[in-house]
Amino acid sequence: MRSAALSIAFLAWTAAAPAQQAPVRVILDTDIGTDIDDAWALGLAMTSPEFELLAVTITDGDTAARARIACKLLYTVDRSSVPVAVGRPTLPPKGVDYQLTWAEEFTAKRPVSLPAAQLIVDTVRRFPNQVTLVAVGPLQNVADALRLEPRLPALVKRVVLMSGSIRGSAWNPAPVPEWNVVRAIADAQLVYAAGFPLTTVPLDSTSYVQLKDEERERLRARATPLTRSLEALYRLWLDGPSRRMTLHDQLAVAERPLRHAPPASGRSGVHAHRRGRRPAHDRLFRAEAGSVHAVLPRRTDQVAVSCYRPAAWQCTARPSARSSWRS
Ligand SMILES: [Ca+2]
Repeated sequence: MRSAALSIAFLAWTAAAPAQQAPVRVILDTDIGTDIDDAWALGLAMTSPEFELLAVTITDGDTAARARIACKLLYTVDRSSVPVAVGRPTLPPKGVDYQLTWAEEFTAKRPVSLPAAQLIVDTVRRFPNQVTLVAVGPLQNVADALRLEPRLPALVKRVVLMSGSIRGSAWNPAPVPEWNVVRAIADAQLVYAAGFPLTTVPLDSTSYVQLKDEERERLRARATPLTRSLEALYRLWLDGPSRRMTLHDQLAVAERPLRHAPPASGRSGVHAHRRGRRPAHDRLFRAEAGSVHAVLPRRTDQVAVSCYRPAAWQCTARPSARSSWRS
């Protein structure tokens, strides 16, 4: 799966041919600056002809410092017109985010004065039922946008999250507390319960997608301003020679709307089917449960997928303040 999924991300990124369909209008909500995949996900969102990137909103931790990375990346690819908005700051995660140093003195493009949640609401109101909100960090901004505009679920086209751990992953046969949920449990609960047309791309899928050395080298060898920037950020993120990027957030960005209706089969109102003809889609199932969808690996069989029912989707906080998804 890893190579195929990488193919979709990078082929979309580097595609010479124009997109055959109208670009998808996207807001990217990101905690860029901690893990490395956010920067690469932004690279995909801002350069692929399949997307019209309307705004970038910054969530979690030192949001102002994170925003400078997004501003600098957009500036690097001559996309300074895309607004970047800062979300409310929260206690930064433990550890040093060395990527922040890459942009700490950058001032050529600055965030807008609007808070992130307000920019999300304003943008969705400007393009009702046209905006796909892709959130690849903890969900403070999406939750705050909901608090500002409770009708948001009816105004967005869809919401795509990198979020959760449902049945297990490449690293663990059981669900584990997932970072984007753990960091903002109450906000995640609010978002999942809001009734968004929502797709989540959980650890179940993303953990299988890791960057191979030859793939990193292929991108680095392009030596464009963007690939040079991503390589610089990658080196700041690396803490050992054996570390490899897992493409969690890129997979959420590369997730796309269904281009045909799901089949009327399935059990207990839940449908699972393979998507499209693209290599990555051939390896993914989509499960549907009420308004919540999950992109799961192919190895998850239909019986397993059909276990999910709307009432079974819940975000639970454990006494240890850790959380997990349970079915
Ligand atoms: Ca992220």
